[in-house]
Amino acid sequence: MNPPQRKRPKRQLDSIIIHFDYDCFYASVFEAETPTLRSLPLAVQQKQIVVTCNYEARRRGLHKLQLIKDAKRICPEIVIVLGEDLTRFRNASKELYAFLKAFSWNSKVERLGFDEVFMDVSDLVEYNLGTLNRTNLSESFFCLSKNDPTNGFAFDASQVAGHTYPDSQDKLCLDAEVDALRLRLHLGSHLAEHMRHQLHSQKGYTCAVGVSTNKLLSKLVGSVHKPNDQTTLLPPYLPHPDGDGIDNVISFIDSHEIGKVPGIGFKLAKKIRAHVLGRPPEIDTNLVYGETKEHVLVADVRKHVGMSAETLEKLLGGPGTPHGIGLKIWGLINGCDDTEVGQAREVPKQISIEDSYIRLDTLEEVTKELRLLAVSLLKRMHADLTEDEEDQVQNRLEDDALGASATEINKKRWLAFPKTLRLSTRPRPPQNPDGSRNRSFARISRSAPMPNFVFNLKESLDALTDRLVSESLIPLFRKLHPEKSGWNLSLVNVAATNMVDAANEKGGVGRDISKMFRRQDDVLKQWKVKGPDDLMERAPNGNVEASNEVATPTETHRNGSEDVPTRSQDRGADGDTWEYGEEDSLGDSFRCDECGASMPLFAMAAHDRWHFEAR
Ligand code: DCP
Ligand code: MG
Ligand code: MG
Repeated sequence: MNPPQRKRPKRQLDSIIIHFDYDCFYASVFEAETPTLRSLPLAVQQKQIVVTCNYEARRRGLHKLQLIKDAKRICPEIVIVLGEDLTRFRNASKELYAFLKAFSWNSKVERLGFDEVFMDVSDLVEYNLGTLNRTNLSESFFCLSKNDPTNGFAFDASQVAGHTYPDSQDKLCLDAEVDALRLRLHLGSHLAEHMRHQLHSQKGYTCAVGVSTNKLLSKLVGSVHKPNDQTTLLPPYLPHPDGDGIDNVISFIDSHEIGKVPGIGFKLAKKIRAHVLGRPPEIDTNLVYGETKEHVLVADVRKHVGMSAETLEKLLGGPGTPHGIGLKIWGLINGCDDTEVGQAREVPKQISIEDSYIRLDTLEEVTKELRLLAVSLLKRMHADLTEDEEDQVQNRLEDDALGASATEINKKRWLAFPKTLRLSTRPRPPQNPDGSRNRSFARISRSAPMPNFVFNLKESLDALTDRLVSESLIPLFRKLHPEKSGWNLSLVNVAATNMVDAANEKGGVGRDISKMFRRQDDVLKQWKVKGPDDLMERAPNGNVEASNEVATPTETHRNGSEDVPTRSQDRGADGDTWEYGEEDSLGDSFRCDECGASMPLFAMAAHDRWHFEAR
């Protein structure tokens, strides 16, 4: 018998979760724009790296995160498109998300990065389970709308749709007691297949899909059959009481390298590997797309002598990791994950724009760059935080009554107001006496209330940008870098944070653009910049945060430290990291200090060498 602390955590089996991961996402976005690209080998370039390539290119030996020069050598006919500007990916991601979300009843649809979506379809599955004719499962109808019983599709509920783990296609034995979980997974798999086909026929995108009972398992099982396919993790999900304790969940998760488990990022995996091996694992620095040479499997960790939630807590806990990390990770390596699929948000939590620089050390250049970043920030605020007015008849009538002409009414309205403007930089550490330079990922930041003029939709983008730079960003920059010179920045980030939903504003003014404009100054008065000096104070962590009587600094500022690389913004969507206790590291996406290309940490050594050779 296992000692009590090794007891396996309890699995929640009530939910059906579908995970979508679009195939070669960036490349697919270009293909959707220009369909003739589909038949050609296509690579998307950021700096000197192939960030992704289509499957035609992969068939010819290319892979993600390869150096452009290698890609050209291996496949001289490769078509290369530039993917530095993320706008098209962001827009496509939002469009596809909206498409998938339309299938949901409970709005539990969550985006992870640009190219992944989780959906909790438990309610749809439960509803359709209720209408099944158990004596004739093969002629079932999946209803997609509670209000319209004809809206749906015919399917065979006795079979799973697509692949399974383990790889078996056994028919449901209808004579035996039907396993309720299995039937729910069948329904989930058919819904997933239907959505996949719709996504393809209506939007032109394909994806790899996983179906299981939690986020962790659905994400992992979805990558078993890639691309353009789906996999369902079959029961049993619980060990047989008289058996050896191995169920499909354990046998599935056991075979994964520990660092491949979503939620176990680079730092945690490193500590766990060293603990299990009793020494640091050998790293193969020659592999650009490799990881550790020695694999430590989940099974090795799970079965390691003395392994338990408590052991993991001792090993991984401490400053910078959330309390209970041991229990969390112990759960993950046992296939348990009770995190909910987030409710769909109309607006992002924050908008942040950044760029990295090889050398940025004069105020003149900084001003130029701040201007570029400010333009992008304002454009993004308009794209993500405003919506077109559709149903504004009532407002128009009100406006007419108030003497405003309908033609003057702006066609957009704000969905949310970011209360805080944040400027962050990453100063480059000074050179060592031998001319080398330490790699630094430390960011410093300052915040101030967002000036209310940015919400004026009638003002030109140019004018708004000028004011934002001269009245807010330059003063913030001076606070951040009081010295006239001597600094050299490798990164600048501007962000709109502390989002307040316009619908939640007093009296719901945000929903009504015409009233909002009239009341804008009233509503936003409280956040007016009084002068930077009034608003700054030193936060306990040594960085400078906004502090004023109204804007509560609820947001945790992500400041890097020497050993915690700040993650690249390239992955795009907000909150796209999933690692416990390493919020700043995506585990697989870091930026090169020299050129700004993003790549997994293990690829950096090879990438550095490339810089060295290119010098
Ligand atoms: N991406 C990036 N930098 C990275 C990793 C990814 O810019 N270090 C971008 C390019 C990808 C997108 O994010 O298209 C999604 O990343 P995935 O790892 O899911 O890769 P793909 O969707 O491209 O390919 P796959 O078909 O393997 O899912
Ligand atoms: Mg992905
Ligand atoms: Mg993908």
